[in-house]
Amino acid sequence: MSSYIDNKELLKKNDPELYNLIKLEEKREFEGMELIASENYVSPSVFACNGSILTNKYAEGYPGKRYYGGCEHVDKVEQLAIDRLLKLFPGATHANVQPHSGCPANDITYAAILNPGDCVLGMDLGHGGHLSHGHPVTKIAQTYRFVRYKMKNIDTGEIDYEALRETALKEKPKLILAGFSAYSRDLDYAKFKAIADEVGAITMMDIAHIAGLIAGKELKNPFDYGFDIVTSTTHKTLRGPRGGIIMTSNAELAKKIDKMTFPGMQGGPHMHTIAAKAAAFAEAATPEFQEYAAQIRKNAKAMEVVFKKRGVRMIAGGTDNHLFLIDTMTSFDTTGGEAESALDAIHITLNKNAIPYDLRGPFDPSGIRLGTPAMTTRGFKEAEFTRTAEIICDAIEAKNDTAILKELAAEVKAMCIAFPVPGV
Ligand code: DSN
Repeated sequence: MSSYIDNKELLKKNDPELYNLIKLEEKREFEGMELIASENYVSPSVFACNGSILTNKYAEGYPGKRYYGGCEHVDKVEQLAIDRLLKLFPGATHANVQPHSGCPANDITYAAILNPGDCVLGMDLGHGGHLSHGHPVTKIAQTYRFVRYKMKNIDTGEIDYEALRETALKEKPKLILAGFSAYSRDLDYAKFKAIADEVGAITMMDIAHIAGLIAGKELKNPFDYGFDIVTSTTHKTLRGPRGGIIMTSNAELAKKIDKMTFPGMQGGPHMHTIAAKAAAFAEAATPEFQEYAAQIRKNAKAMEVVFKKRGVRMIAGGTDNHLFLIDTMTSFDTTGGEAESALDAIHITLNKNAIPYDLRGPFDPSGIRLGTPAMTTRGFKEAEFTRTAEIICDAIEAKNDTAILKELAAEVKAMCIAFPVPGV
């Protein structure tokens, strides 16, 4: 590959300190089991684009309308990314591939379509929503008036659509936002859309976690239900580079979104990342990707069987997508932080996570979140995930028993080494 970052020998010679840190991370990723629900492993093509010479190029503007010379090749790269993305999500008629990541994609969208003080309905963080959906600690919460909705039943995951409708009728939101980062069921987009239509609100779905499952035809596409705007990251289940995207089915909104992306809130697009997005979008259109998307869910179901058998309390009662939110306090009398540490000790990486109505603080909440995408990419199937779920339960139960943890750590390492990281 002709790229700078892949020219490891040069890096080793010129900057051994940095080289060694990257090598350590390479080893950690290779020997460890990655269960963070939002992480994945990119393909060699995505790597090659991301570490390519395109990182040198400034290209403020859009294909064919730039503020810099020399854009004839990157114009084609960006157009390729746009065209490939639109094919992946039927119903979208316009795509902006320049947002640097998911939060910028959401912030740009709010700024494009809202005025300060406008009301937005978004899912509560504690019920699976995301910080960028208007959590009080964010800057956007100072600009717009976010009102949160929740699950009606945390043991089934059903959203409280009646309460959502009542809130919408009362608050008259300009935007109804669906989407999540710690919710394990699919959404009823038709209900969201009907409520939005009743109050004249724009509909937006943040598909960051499930973009790959929608592209892989495993979950519903919000555009099929008339949604106006869909935002996403590109690096979770979609398996592309770190990045963001905004798609819409509305030509007027499209103009506003483009103008707010550049020059409104961003400068030069990261052309190397946009090339890597284009590579990932092409991969996501293949039958192999559909198989991977299906396997992500089969693998999650295999874990669900074990968790049920072991009496583990899963928020929403289980999963329909790639992730689990587990109440470790009820299941194991163990905080999320303690569970995360016990699993870290055996090379399983996941994250502590608040659960609905959590009384504990965010640094040591009552649960953990985990997901199947990354290890599915490495080739784990139901058998490996069944064993992984058993290991997770065993390790948390034995969190103070170093001998058991040592045995489990050796098993995890052996399992991981048998399924190499792509490109390593
Ligand atoms: N940080 C991401 C996640 O882990 O879900 C969301 O932005």
